[in-house]
Amino acid sequence: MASLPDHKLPKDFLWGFATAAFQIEGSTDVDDRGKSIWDDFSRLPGKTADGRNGDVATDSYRLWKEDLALLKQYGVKSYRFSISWSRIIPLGGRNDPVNPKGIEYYNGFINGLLENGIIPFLTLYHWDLPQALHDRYGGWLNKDEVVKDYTNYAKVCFEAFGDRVKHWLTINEPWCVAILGYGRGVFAPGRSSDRQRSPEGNSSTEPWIVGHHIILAHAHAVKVYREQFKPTQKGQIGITLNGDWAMPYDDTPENIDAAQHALDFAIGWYADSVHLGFYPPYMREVLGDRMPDFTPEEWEIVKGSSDFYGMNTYTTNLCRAGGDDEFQGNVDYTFTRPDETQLGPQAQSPWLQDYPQGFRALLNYIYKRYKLPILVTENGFSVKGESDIPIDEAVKDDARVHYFQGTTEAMLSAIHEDGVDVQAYFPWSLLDNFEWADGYITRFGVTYVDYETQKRYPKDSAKFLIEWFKEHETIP
Ligand code: NCW
Repeated sequence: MASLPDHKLPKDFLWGFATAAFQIEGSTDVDDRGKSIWDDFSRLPGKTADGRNGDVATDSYRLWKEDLALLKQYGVKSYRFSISWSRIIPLGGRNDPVNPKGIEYYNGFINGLLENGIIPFLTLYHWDLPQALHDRYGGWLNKDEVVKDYTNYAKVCFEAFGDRVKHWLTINEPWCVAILGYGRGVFAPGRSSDRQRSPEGNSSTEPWIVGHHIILAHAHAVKVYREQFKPTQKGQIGITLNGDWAMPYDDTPENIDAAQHALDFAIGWYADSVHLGFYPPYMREVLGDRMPDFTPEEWEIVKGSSDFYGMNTYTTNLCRAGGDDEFQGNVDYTFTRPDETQLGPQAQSPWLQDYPQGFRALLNYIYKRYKLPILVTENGFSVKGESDIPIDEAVKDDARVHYFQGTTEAMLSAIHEDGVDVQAYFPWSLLDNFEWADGYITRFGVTYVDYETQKRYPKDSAKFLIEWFKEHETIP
């Protein structure tokens, strides 16, 4: 993609790297932390690709000062990280005690960021539900309980940290929680209709119920923030959604429709509801009564419950009608074009190829449809085979540099040539880390982590991004 030397980033543009608590912290039994659903799940045989779990991860709970030094060295403006619910409330519930050690830990970290001039960007929920809530009442499946407990947890965090934290994300990627956790059963809590995978679960109903409850929990937390905290704390709050661009496989009308249907299931499910106040009609067409609905009073709370569009995006899918994968709206995904060429370079993650034009198209689609400022809260690339080569080769991560060259220029084009209001960009991730069901094999970091020594090594992609943001910064 051609570079645009004259184009700068808008004033006050935020950038920094992103992580999530369970993927980096380790120290799962330290300072009275309660268990999360990922603790035991990741310890079960066969649940992660390399049989390893999150007990140590990048050891960031202990090494947080090192991570902070890295962020400072990288010159970021902001850092996106998540809080572990079960460190704050070990048993999770509204009547369970708050853990002062959890509060103290994140206070120290937040203060450390601020002392170094780094703006905290805080995610409340990045997939690590307290295990006690799952055991007590079925976790995300139990609407009345989980909405109240999540809202209470959010409130505890606003009270504890909101004097200093002005950027809040309620939930990270609810699609993944619902579909991967309760549909395909590959993420905690691993429920699925596939009895080889899960002793219980119903993939035809549970994902849609869980998604519905997550939206409501998010919306209630936002309502509390806006009514009780925002007037004095003056922060912004919203949800962040995963979603990749969907391109018709060819220009037949059925495949043009298929691409829109894919977007309805992957993005519209959460984005139409939260930002526009309805569920995509195509979802109801496919799912019928299995798709829950909100009462008019609930829709009042849900509609408009995000101050911005939080976007996590990685790739583009070519979409063909006629599939039978209900989680994808009965649309087939492929990266192979009709002429047999690939969309772009393949990542380690099977679902990811490097195609920056799709990123620009998605930014345009989202801005036109939802008319909100866009914060790109995740974007990144897992280099194929990066765990199989020596460190000195892995840090020369040309494929990741290529990916970020493409996406940063695509973003700049979307801002300047297409008029899209993008206000933040957080590459995923600061560090290689525990990549959920992929264990530690798949690496997304701009910093290489040697898991034997926990030593961190900046990769070329970190250097590229640091330079790029320096070059494109608007002088205040
Ligand atoms: S797995 C995933 N990710 C990665 C993860 O590290 C991060 O925590 C997430 O926010 C990188 O960004 C997100 N996303 C799932 C993408 C869809 C995968 C579809 C798999 C089908 C079985």
